[in-house]
Amino acid sequence: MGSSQREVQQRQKAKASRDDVVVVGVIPEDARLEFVRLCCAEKNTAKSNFFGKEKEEEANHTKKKKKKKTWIPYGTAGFRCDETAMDPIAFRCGFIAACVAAFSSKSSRKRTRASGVVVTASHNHAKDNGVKLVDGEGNVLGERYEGACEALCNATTAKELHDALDAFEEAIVEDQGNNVAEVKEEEEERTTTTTTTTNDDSGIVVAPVVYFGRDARESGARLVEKAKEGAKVLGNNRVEIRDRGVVTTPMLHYFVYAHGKAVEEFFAKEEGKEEDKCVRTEMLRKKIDVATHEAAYFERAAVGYLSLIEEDEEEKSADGNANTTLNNIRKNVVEGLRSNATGLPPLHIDCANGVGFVAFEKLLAVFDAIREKSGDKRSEQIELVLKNGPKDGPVNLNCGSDFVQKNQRAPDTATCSRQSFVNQRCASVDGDCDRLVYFSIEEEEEEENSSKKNFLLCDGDKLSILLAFFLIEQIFLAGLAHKISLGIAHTAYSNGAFTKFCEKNGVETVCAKTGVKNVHKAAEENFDIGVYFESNGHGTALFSKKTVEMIEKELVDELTRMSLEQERNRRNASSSSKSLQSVILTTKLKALLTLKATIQTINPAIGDAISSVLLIEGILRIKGNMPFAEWHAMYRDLPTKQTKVKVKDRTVIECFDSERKCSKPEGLQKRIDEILSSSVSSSTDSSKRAFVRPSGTEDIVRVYVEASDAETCEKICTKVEEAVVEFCSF
Ligand code: NG1
Ligand code: ZN
Repeated sequence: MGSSQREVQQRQKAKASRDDVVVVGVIPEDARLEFVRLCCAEKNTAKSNFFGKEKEEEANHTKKKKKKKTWIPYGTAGFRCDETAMDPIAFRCGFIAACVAAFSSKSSRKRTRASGVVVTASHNHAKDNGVKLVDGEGNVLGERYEGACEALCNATTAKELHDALDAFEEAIVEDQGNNVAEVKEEEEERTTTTTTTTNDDSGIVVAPVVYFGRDARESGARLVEKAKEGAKVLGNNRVEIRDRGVVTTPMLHYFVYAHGKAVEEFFAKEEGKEEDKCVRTEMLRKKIDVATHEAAYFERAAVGYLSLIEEDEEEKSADGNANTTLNNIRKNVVEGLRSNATGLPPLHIDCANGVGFVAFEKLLAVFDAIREKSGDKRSEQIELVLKNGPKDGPVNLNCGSDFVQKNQRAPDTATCSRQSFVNQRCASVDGDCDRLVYFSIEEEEEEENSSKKNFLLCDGDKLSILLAFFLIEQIFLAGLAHKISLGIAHTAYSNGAFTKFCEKNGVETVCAKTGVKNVHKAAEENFDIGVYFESNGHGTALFSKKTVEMIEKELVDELTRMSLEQERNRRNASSSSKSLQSVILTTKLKALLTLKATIQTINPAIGDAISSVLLIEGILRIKGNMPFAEWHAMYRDLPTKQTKVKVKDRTVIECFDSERKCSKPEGLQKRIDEILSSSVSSSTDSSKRAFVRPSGTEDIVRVYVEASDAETCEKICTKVEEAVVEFCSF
């Protein structure tokens, strides 16, 4: 008997003797053993690289069994570290994703079987890389997997690996809900037939798929190969691999989402139900291919944008017949919402020397194609000047949304100087194109002829405000305000002026822990339409299924009513009361169409800088070409300061109250409170706020301070930094 077989037996015995529910065999034993074998083999070769000298030395010196310095946590958005240490993690994540695709399906067998792996370190340094995992719905992989994933990626022995796999299986079973038996039955069918795919109830073959993608980092290609190797361990008969090459993170999320939608729709509509199962299988395959093609992603967003800025020709011609009262109504209600869509200056987009550049180029090609094919002039109504592509320098170096937002300054790279952004309308995305901020920098001549640069930022908070106010208006005009709840989810990093502004304007807000997965959840749980952006520009608007259905139904009803109304108006064109009714109907219809277009422009899976650009550009145009300064002036941000402090072990800090306070190390919060109320700052300044939290993506502690003036911010920040060093240095 081989040692691994012995291990399995021991493991199963140990499990069987436990009182709790035993989860055995979600992952087929052959794949499990092969996975563990390969992980151990890798440990003995390349692993010196993985755990590094530091860990070996530490292990020699301290025999204590505690987390080693190079333990790589499942951070705010998956794993992230120096790219040279990522190979084993990529391999293991590939296996994890394959198991999620193959086994985590929680409802019927007709459901999607897909998952995703994105190799990216987002806004972080070029020498870093990481893995973000995508679940079957196209969302960030659920929290229930995090502990097991972390243990799996850091396990060093066969036993640790098996234990972590057990925990992982338990998370899968939780996801499967009550369908364990069904999934097991399917697994049996799959392994007893020679087909490479899975049979569902109606005999249609649905292959579980893992989609792979990477940002433009050099190490990405190598790490995707590693992740694919990991997925292949599950076996070609259990999972199919689709490598989408260099894509943005939100694109990869979209592919997984679209895969699921295609499968769902295929069965819901009983497509090709007259055909035999081979033909239907081929039909389903084709449907998935089309839905998950890159072109589908770009076309959806581009067409959404064009519908958003659509001008109503009929409305223009109707104007001539309308009386003064009607004209006033139109002026106040309709024209305020829709205007001639031309007139905004081009938007200069800093693409962080990353994949966003490539993706925006593809989007522009789609607009060009639409224009060429249909002569649709609306596609001229977006003008993007792309800057800082992957060939222009290391990703995120002196550019990108994180640089712009945290340093409050324009990008400055070898190919695009700060000067090239002066007096332009500007935006910046991050290294994997899921964050977006807008900014402007004006050059003012000063008396002595030197130039002073004026930097203005519209960060995630201001994106939230613009989007939320726009949607509130549309819901109101659509007559749905009483049926749909809308609010904003944000994090502790949101500016105090933002929360005040929301409160003043009656917009409900909810604060969540840092990280898109947390804010997303808060938006989803609290509102029918949940707008959320982290201050760094990562976010979107989530429409609940019920809300989307309601909007669609109202639209159909409204169109029916409209055509009946038009018919009546034709019969009696002189009746002013009927014309008034007609205009109100038009307003409602327009609002419903606008909401529908908004839903189409948004990436339904995750916050996406490309769809956010289209949405914001659309809204600014609809708002009569709203100038950047006007948007920026909706409220005035309090001065803030954000810094990073390096400590020995950042995990000694534990937080609560959505990370606005810390409970550990003991005494630190008290010290922060004292600093805030001490003579460092004016005691009458009620806006003072400071908090610290361990970063989930970097080995540092983040310090955040805001106050009514920049000088106070600086002072408080220095004191809080000192406190962090003092309390975390033992
Ligand atoms: P950490 O490193 O945990 O602060 C950062 C961002 C998050 C989120 C993640 C994921 C800040 C202060 N934090 O997390 O908002 O975007 O990265 O990339 O910007
Ligand atoms: Zn990112």
